[in-house]
Amino acid sequence: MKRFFLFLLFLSAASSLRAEDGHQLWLRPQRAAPVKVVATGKNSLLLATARQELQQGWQGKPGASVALTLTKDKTIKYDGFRLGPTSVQAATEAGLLYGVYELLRRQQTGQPVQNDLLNPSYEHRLLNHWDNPDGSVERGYAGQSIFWRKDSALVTTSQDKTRWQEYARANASVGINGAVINNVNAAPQILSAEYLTRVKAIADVLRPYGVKTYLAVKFSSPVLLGGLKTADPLDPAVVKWWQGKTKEIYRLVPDFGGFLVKASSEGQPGPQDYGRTHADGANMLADAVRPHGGLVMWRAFVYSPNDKDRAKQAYNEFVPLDGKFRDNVIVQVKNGPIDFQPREPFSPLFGALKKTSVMPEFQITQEYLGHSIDLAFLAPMWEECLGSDTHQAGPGSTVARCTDGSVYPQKHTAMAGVANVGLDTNWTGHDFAQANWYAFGRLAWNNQLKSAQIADEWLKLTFGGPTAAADWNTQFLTPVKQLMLDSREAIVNYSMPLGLHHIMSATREHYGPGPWWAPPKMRADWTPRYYHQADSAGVGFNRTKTGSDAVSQYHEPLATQFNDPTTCPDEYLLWFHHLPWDFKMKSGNTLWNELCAHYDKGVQQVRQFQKVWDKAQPYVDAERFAVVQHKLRSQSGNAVQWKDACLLYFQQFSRMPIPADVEPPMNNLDAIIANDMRPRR
Ligand code: BDP
Repeated sequence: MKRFFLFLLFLSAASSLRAEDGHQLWLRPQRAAPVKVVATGKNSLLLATARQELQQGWQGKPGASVALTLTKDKTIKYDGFRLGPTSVQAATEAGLLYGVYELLRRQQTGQPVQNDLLNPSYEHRLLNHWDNPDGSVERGYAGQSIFWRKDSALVTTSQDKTRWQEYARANASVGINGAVINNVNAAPQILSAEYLTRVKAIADVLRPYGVKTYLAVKFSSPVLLGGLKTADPLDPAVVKWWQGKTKEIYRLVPDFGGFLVKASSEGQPGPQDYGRTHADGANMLADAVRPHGGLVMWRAFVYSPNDKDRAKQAYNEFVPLDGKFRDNVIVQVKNGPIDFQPREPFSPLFGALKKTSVMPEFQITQEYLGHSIDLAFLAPMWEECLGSDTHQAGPGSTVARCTDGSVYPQKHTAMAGVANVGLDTNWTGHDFAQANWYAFGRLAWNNQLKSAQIADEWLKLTFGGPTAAADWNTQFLTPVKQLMLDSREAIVNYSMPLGLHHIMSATREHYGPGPWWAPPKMRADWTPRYYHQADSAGVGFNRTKTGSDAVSQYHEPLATQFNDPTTCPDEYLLWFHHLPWDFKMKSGNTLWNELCAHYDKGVQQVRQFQKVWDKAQPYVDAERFAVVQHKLRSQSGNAVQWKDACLLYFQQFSRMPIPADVEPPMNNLDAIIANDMRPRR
């Protein structure tokens, strides 16, 4: 009997770490205490969701009564709320729902609740899904699309609906209130009557969680879908076509959010095809959605093959248009001036447009940061961008404040993240990539949050819980949190340190090194050599006043600081300067030795991550432990590839020895290049 009891005890201890496949994200079910919910107002969809969440997840005093109250309190902004231990007050029902999620999060992570006022930094907090109607996901590393499927677009199954509901819930739990459900490289058929039926089905499932549906549209849709001769935004027939199409959408989805547009960019059609400006194009669409309360998010991601410096173009095209956009247009700007690289300085468009609403776009999917193989916690990268001081209106004009309405009045404020979600059981391919979805939502809600707090919350919710071991905090939380916080810098170190950028492999879909890549007829600005400019004289892109003069797009004192290699921060050195290999760094090292040290450090950091994770084994369920361990092993190999490839490649120009304290290359450059050039499946 005693033995049997011990056996039961053993079983229950083991089950506290039962295998988890990651599908529950940070919303793992908790045993809830009974709770009474008293809500004002009618029992709307959102309130029903809020009530259900409380009843499923209440960790407070058993039998407590929680009051959800709508109020006209003027200190509450957008969907913000005031939180007490057993009360949520908000101006909107969505605000009540967000308050409920915050209350439950505080309970689970052991954070106190006083009388807190929590207002979102941005009115619109959106995911952009680069999902195609055939079910593929551009730059997706977590399986096929959750929204679209080859051949059966029009059949919505109960399985689809369950997925969408889980997805909407995850979004709402971190404050995300909008989703653009198709690729910015938009297929015109998304606006066909058949596809709009599916859009309506999706919107109906997202609505009870306060998530609005948006569509990315192709600018030439009036021609490709409507059979018109032109898509000229000033042509009356085109204007009429978009108005009709917009009405059709709103009939199906009355709370439709609006359009996202990638135009006159990377081969996509746009107003410039007709001699019109971005403002002409955006305004025509803005007028179409305005009567219905819709928005247009117009992307500033533009560059042409003829420009001498791609980094300058978005600024050059958009600054002259400042003040020319309708007030329901938001210009969507990628965090850096090039393209979601592991590290870029902030885009100079932040702080340059003063009479136009501007929103930051981040990439949650890890296109340039190791796909869903390498572990990269991206909150530090976004925090770095949001905290960058543009100096537009004096010190303290951070990117965060230049986009949330604090520096310039903006009619609308928003933040977008390119989603990393797919049909994989754990949603994001890598268990730790879930943290980036989570972090994006949290930062869009509060652009002052610190990465450490976000990592802390996420780890507690995703791996902790009431059954966690007594020493879980010291043995798991502390070291794994540090691993997360160091992970992005490790990737910068082993791939593109000191301001290097865009030197990844093109044949392997931007995974791994490729500084040599330059096929004969390829446009120069799509090849790494354009960016690193390595030659016997040195390395780096001269963007100083004697070069492309991109530095002058920044306000003082930044322009002067970036222009001088002795004052330019090391992180951006080769972004702004072409410097000799023996250039003396602030550390006293030569540039070459410093470069070697960074690549080596990145490799060592990943090895350290492996050790941290191995030690975490007793504190993680076996399934997630093994998957992450396996991925770290692959990442370790990738880091060595990056280091070996870049050092051996650049050494051809520097002709300097790899310092003795740097791990010598184990790969051969010719072999790496031959392997990289081999066409992939
Ligand atoms: C680039 C991606 C490409 C996207 C583009 C964009 O490689 O797939 O279409 O960004 O943002 O980084 O439009």
